[in-house]
Amino acid sequence: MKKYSEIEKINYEGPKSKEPFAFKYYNPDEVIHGKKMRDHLKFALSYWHTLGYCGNDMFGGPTENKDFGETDKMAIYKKKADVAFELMDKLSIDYYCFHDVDIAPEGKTLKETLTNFQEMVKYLKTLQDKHHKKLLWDTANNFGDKVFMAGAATSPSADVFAVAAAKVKACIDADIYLGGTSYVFWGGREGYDTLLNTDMALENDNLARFLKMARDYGREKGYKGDYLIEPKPKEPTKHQYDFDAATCCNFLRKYDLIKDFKLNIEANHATLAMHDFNHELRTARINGVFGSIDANQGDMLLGWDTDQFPSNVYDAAYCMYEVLKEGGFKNGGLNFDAKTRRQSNTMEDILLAYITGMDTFALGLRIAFKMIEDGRLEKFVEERYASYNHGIGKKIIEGTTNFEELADYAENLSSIEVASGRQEYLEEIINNLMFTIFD
Ligand code: XLS
Ligand code: NI
Ligand code: NI
Repeated sequence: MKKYSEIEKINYEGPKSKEPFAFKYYNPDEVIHGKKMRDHLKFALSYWHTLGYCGNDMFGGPTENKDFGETDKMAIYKKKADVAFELMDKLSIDYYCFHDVDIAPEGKTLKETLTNFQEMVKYLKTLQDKHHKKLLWDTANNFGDKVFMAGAATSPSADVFAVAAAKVKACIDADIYLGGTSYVFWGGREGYDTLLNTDMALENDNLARFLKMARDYGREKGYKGDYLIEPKPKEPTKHQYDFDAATCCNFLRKYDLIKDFKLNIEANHATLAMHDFNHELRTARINGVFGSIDANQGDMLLGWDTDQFPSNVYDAAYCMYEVLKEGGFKNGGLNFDAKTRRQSNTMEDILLAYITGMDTFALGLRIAFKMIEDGRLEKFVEERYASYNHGIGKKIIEGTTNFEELADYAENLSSIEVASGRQEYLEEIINNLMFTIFD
């Protein structure tokens, strides 16, 4: 196998290629339905997993080093940035995402930390311009430092609330400066471990207060992108307030924020909440809050956020079906919130992991178009609900009936038929579409 340094660019070689460092299904500039694959998929590199994570787990330290030969703190972070853009070039990835702490070293004080951050933001801007890359979103890491042990916006300490605000403010400034199109709020430690010490009502109210101030600050400064909440049911806290898409919608409606916030749906968070990935995407869509996607995959036998690179083509196809039905990404994209396994500890593995994830979603895109073009699935669903197109069903939809009329109607029915749901037949259609796509 080639070494990382010997690999200039990952090229598309097609499904028959045996070259490990080539795309089999992702052909970035191929036009499908009037749009290049790269614009349909809007892949983003996640800075934290790719340039930060070194293989640590609960039982062991790093299995790789990402200082890239540097020793000075600032030099390490500049080198990380160089490598990030080099990777994006090699992989034809157009976007990236980061937390504040991913891109710059933390100082001894908040002020020093923010100064380092701002210096690195400027450095990223020069790299963006040089490499023609864009920021998809950034976010504040308001969960790692010990001051956030009881949450950030939901901390019992008002001082911590203020620290969290300072960090989000700096990240919104950076987002504007770098031309990002989304800003993400993942709850971090916004949740609780026991109600014995928790004022849940106050914590929820404070979270809403925090989001409102963030929204107002960004809009005043001219930020035009989306604000996104990323649902997750648990981890690090036992119960995260942004449990799932439906819980987030309830929160946003309660606090009158539904017009200002959308959702960033992560595959592994969906399954932690005992939902399918596409259930979460559909829930976001039908509530008008679909924003962006954290593309990864969990291990169904493990109960935590394993953040694996996606390789499940069914899930990717169902995901891209939702994206296409939504009319494609607008300010969002597909961020690989995914890391290589602890034993996959080389730079070559990073390339191979992204290739797998990108090819998986390229297949997903191609299959999703097939699902729509083929039309059998949509026709089936349409016909399944045909009773609402006429007669009493039409009246229900139009709101021109009531319980008296419905009761009268029901009592006079001579027979009631509910047609078969035909799940197995529909699953066979998916297999049929998937395994003949290159004929
Ligand atoms: C953690 C989250 C996190 C967010 C960004 O589980 O997925 O990585 O995407 O803070
Ligand atoms: Ni995520
Ligand atoms: Ni996650």
